[in-house]
Amino acid sequence: MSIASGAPGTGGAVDVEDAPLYVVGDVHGHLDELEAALREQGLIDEEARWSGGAARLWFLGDFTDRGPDGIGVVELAMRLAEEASADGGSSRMLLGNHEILLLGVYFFGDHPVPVAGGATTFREIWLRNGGLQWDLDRFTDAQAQWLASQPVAAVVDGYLLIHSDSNAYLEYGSTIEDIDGEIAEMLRDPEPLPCWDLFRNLTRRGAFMGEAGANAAADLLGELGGRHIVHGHTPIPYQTGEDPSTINGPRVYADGQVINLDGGIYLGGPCLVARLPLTERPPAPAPPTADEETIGMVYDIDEDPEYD
Ligand SMILES: [Mn+2]
Repeated sequence: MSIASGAPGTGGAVDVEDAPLYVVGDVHGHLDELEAALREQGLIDEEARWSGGAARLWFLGDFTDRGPDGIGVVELAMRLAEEASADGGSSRMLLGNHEILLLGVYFFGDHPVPVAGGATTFREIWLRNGGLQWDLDRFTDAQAQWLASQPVAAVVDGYLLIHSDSNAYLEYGSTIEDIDGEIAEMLRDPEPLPCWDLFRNLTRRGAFMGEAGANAAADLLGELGGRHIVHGHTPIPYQTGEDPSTINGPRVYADGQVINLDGGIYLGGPCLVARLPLTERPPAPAPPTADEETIGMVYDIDEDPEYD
């Protein structure tokens, strides 16, 4: 199923599934790097206007925090959605945990929320995870409303697109439609605790790593559809122990079922934009410097206050 099949301007003449499909990993406020990467793929022009024609572009979420211009990224995504649609293409996004955190701090900044051993606030967690006051100062009702109406998962051309390398999505339903519907309903009139729970759920990671990873990936694909999972959220260097500056493409793992597109931009890695299917298999990564399970555990949310 193609979510984009209803895009205007494509009726009849072009089989939309033949239009090129691109996916963008976590941006975290790195607007200049994002624009450069989209331009390199021919998706935007020198003025950052859509130039991708009928192409289909999906952002995997985490537009804000940790980088200089998160709201600039939101603005670009909102504008590209309109421009691409008008041009017979599409530019869509998925919500990541940082979009939920931004909505949380915007609506409920100082509201107490529970953590192990006590209470904290959205603002505290947001600040601890790279929240930047100048982003919040520029964030508007219209942007909040737009973000709140975006999906968390989609299946496009056999790719299950999700932000987090997690099966927590199943907490909200057993089909894409149910999951997106349930979360959209919740975000239409958000309450602090469901919003906090959603943030926490979308911070989970590592489900497809290690010995049980391939089975977990197959299970999620079996539930939600698609032949491959495409995710962001967990920087490739966290998974492999590689130097972020040496990352030069997506990471394929879990017996070839899973593609990680988070280059770790705020660690000094690249903003990854990949055309699917991956035509060029990325060069073999350096062997992990430590056991995968060990690396994954370091970033377990219960042990680490950071929520990538
Ligand atoms: Mn994330």
